[in-house]
Amino acid sequence: MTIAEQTDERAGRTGEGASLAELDRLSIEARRLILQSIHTAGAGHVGGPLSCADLLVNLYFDRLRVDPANPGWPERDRCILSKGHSSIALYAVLALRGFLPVAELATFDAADSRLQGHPDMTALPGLDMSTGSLGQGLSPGVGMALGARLRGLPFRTWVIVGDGEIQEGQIWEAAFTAARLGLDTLCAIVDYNRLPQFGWPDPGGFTRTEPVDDPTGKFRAFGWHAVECDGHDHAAIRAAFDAAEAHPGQPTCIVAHTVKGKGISFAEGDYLWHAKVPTASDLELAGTELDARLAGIGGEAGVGQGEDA
Ligand SMILES: Cc1ncc(C[n+]2csc(CCOP(=O)(O)OP(=O)(O)O)c2C)c(N)n1
Ligand SMILES: [Mg+2]
Repeated sequence: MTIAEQTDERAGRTGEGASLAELDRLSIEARRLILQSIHTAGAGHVGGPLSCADLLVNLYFDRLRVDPANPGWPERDRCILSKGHSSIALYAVLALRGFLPVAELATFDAADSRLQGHPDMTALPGLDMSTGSLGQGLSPGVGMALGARLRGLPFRTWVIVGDGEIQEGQIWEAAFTAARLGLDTLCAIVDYNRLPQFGWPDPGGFTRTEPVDDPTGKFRAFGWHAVECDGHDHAAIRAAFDAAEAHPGQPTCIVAHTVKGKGISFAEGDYLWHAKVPTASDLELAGTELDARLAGIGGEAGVGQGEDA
């Protein structure tokens, strides 16, 4: 059975409240699909998608009230991937969740595909915002959270932003407004991998500029409730999401400590893998590493439901 067949079989089966073991397995499957899709397309970003893959898996399989059969449901929770260059991670997770066929990932970045290099909400049902020009995703999130309040709708709004991205001034205009309006159904998740697009070696890793320092303190200074978590640990992510939902009166920022390229040894922490296409031998090595991780959590690709940890 191919990966695509295995994952299509699973698609849509797991929804809110997945077990931690299941989330771990889905993260591994998502990483496999991300790499395979970029290889097939001959283009795309690797580091950013692998960095936010666990956050997206946790959102779509454990948190968001969404319905793949009714992607336009007015009461659905909203999710905006503001760092739109990581689109393939979102597409892989949406496919695993049943919003599109897993096989369609093979069309990633093709001219007539619904899966553009950057998310196009007019092309693919299930996308809540078109993104790609960095800095612009938190503002519509503020509008959605305000819209929910004004219309009396119960949904929550989640926005994933990159740590390099939050250097954009528009993020802080949105942050200022969200706090002023007390939008407590809004959560911004900072993918804090401490790397933007380029980098030069330095003792702390590859970075061209100083990583954005203390995003937690910055969001607090703007009037937000802010917490931190390990952005690759599903229990920690779940706890941070719980904290965001439980906090009244302020929007929450979750600073998720992540690793760019997470899960693939040769890509981790290396800015060169921001946007580099894996070769066939890269794919093979990555597959071996992912298989080993799957075996380590007692799984077999695409098979079975796990126990909660
Ligand atoms: C306004 C704008 N400027 C530049 C870019 C090109 N660009 C794409 S990704 C990226 C780096 C983003 O870094 P970060 O937000 O840290 O994302 P991640 O590390 O998760 O890839 C840049 C500069 C862009 N998409 N939009
Ligand atoms: Mg980054």
